[in-house]
Parts: sequence; structure tokens; C-alpha cells
Amino acid sequence: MTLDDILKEIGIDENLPHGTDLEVFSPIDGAKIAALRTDTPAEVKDKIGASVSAFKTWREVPAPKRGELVRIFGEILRENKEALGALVTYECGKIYQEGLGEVQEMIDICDFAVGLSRQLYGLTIASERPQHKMREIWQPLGPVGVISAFNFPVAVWAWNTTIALVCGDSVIWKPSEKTPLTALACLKLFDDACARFGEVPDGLMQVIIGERDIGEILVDDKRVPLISATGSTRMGREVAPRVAQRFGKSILELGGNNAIIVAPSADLDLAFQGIVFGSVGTCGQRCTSTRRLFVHDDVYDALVPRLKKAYSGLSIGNPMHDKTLVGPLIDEQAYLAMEDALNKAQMDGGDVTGGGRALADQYPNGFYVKPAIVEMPDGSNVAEETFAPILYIFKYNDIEDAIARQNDVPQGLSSSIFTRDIQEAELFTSEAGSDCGIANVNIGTSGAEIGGAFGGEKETGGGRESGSDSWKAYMRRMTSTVNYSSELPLAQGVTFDTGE
Ligand code: UN1
Repeated sequence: MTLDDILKEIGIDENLPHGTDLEVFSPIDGAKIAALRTDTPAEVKDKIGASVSAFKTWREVPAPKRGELVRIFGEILRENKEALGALVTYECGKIYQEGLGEVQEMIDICDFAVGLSRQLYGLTIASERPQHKMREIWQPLGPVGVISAFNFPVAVWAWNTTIALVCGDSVIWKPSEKTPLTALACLKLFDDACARFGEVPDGLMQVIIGERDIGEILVDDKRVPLISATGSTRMGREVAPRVAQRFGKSILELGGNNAIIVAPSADLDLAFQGIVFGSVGTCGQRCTSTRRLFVHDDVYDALVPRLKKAYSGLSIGNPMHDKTLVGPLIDEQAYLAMEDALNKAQMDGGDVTGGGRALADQYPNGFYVKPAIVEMPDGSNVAEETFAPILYIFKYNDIEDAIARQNDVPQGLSSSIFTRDIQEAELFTSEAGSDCGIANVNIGTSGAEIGGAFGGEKETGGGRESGSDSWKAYMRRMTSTVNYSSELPLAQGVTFDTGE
């Protein structure tokens, strides 16, 4: 499938906003695949205005009917899974299997949101006053600003958007400037769903194309009560105070520095598979990628040489090819960041296997790398997240120490332990265990299902998206007390006699 075929199949070949402001390159070979016009600040303001109007209509549509739009969108995604999956691969470089997986993740969240559209439950609460009823009513919130990253260019938007839509909100999406085509493709497919559905207010879901300055307009606009932002901790540090300054709410999904602990009782075959997928999958560019490995002394020699051997045989190459497991990094900057991190690790006493560029002759403008393993000195740790396939390995001999070191980093997204020992497994998921938002047993750190709440603690930002009750962040909680008596008793037994 060529890029032209894909764009034609999705139907955006003819109506891309061509221009000269933003050039888009495929990480596969560095070729320019599009040049787009970006939104002006005035256009962004207008789109926010349109979003406010769309919200006012949409919030009155019954939630199950809102779910019907999402159901149709899920249907359209099923019809376009291959084309959209391939576009994800072209634009962000993840292997086609993972491109398909990402679209499946969108389909899954559609199904979840459709079910949710009939389950936006509020509580009824016992009132302390006679003939009074208290209840909690969940109301639509308003336009939701979604800021997404290049590495999951479509699924993370879909988590936010499908849930926001069934909650009665409108959406304005600022995708990464590295992946605008997939965003425009999603917009087209969403518009197709709206046409199939029938009456949908104009501007219910809009995309704004541009760089950081364009995102900032969204972040600063009081008409957008919720900003859901995915990206680096640096970005979150800027977004969070700006949104808070205007008393907006934010959902932040920022950096991870995810670790796997391999205990002496671990099934090493399982651990091996989980580690390799977690650390080299998506070329190490998931926020859930495995970055650190704590291996017990007793199994170190059985596991680490096997990992090194596997790393040296990984098929690196064009992510559209069936046999490829490791595609390119997103761009040269990512490659340079990987080189820097490896140099630093070496200076800190790490022993590096792998690393460096691959396939530079074939793809002079594509940044393919050999995934790297770094065996780190005893007692050390790595606090920074580098968005590249680097796996830092540490030895441990005491589980409590391993958990403490796992936690002893600024980030708190994902974590896992491979063990057959129930005491260790339960300790890991206890209050004294992992401090992350995700803590897995006998599963790697990446590849979470949509049904759970996704997000993490500390510098990961504290937000939760996707499954469980994450929907509550996209709604306004109203507490309502109804008095059906002929008296007006005050709460807390207060008397307030006006003498009449
Ligand atoms: C991300 O990298 O921002 O758990 C999201 C996972 C995927 C989502 C990753 N389901 O790895």
C-alpha cells in the first residue's frame, strides 16, 4: 500500500489543507510526505467558539444516542483498520502490526464508550433531613482540548474523544506536529460517522494543526474547561500551571521510567518475551516502554546473556515489512538523544551492548538504531526517560530493595514483576509495593488494555484516561438535594427562626 493509496482509501487525498507552514516527514526514509497550512491564532479562537456552540446542542442529546455516534465511528474504524494502521506506520514509524494494534485500541475504546453511554451512573445518598432526597448527577462538562503525542497518534485521541463524546462534550484536538496526517484522517473518518449518524452539530470534533503556539491558545482559553495532554514531563510542567491559573482541569499523561523486576522464581521464558516486547517494541517510544530491569542475582546469568543475544538478532528495518520488529526512531533528534543517553551511561560506569545507527546506507535520512542494553553498576539507578530503545539492567538480591529502587525515580507510570512467589507478587501490588499507576504481575510494562484506567503518579502527571471510571473527569459532578416535605429543616440541626 503506497501512501497515496492509503490517503485515497481514507478519502483525504483531495482535501488536505496544503500549504507551506508545516512539513511532514516519514520516519521510514525521511521523505517529505506532506506540507500543510497551519491554523492561525484567529482560526483557533473561532474553532473554540464553534466547539462551545456544538457543545450546547450535543449536551442535550441523550447519552445513549451520543453512544450511537461512537458505535458508528467504531464501525467505520473497522472498515478502515488496514488503511489507518498503515498511515500510522508511515507517519510515526511503528511497525505495521503495532499500527494495526493501535487502530484496534481505538475500536476497543469505541465499544467501551458505547456501553458507558448507558452507564453514566450517579449515586443516591441518604439525606439527614426527613422527606429529602440527595443524588449526584453527572453533567456534560464543555469543550475538551486534547493534546496528543507522535508515538500513539490516534489511540490516545480516541480514548479521550470517545469518552468525551458520550459524556456530552465537544472536542478540539491538537495532534503532534509530527503526525498531523493521521489526525486529519481520523477527522475524515469521524465526519463520515457523523454523516452516517445524521444530525450532529457542526464543530463537534475539530482538529487544529500547528506547533506549540497553537496548542498554547487552547491551553489558555477559559472556554475549554478540560485539557487532556499527553507528552513529555517538560510539556506537562508548562501546561498544568497555565490551565490551573484559569481554574481549568487537566488530565496529564507524561513521562514514564518503567521497570520490570525479575525474581528468582520467575518463568524466564515469559519474562524474556515481556522484556523484549516492552523495551524494543515501538522502538522504545511508548510511554510504557520498559526502560529499567532489576534482575535477581540468582537468575542474572540465565537471563541477561539471552537478552543480549536476542538483541543482536532483532530484525531492524522498514516498519511496513512483515518480518520487521524494530522500525525507525521518529527523527534525528531522537537518535541524538539516544546517543547522548548511552554516552552518559558509559560515563556512569555502564556496560553498553548495541546502540548506534543501523541501515544508514539504505536510509540516509531514516534514523534506525540498534536497541541497546546497558548493564549498570551495583546500586545505581537512572532517573531520566529517553524515548529510545535503551534497557538499563541492574542486579538486586533483596525484593524490598528492588521495589524501593524501582520507585526511586521521579516518574510513576508503569511497572511489573515476574515471579511465581505469591508473597512477592502481592507485596508488589500492595500499599508498600510499586508506586506506579500500573503494576503488573507476569506481564510487561507496556500494552495495557483500554478497560483499565491509564495513567501514573508523580511526574507522570496523575491523570487517568481510557477505562474504569476515568469518564468522571470529562463530566461535571452536581449534588442535588430535593425537599418534598412542607417544612424547611436545615442541615446540621441549625435553627434560624425568622419569627413569622
Ligand atoms: C502511550 O505510549 O502514550 O499501554 C500510550 C500501552 C498502550 C498505550 C500507550 N496501550 O502501551
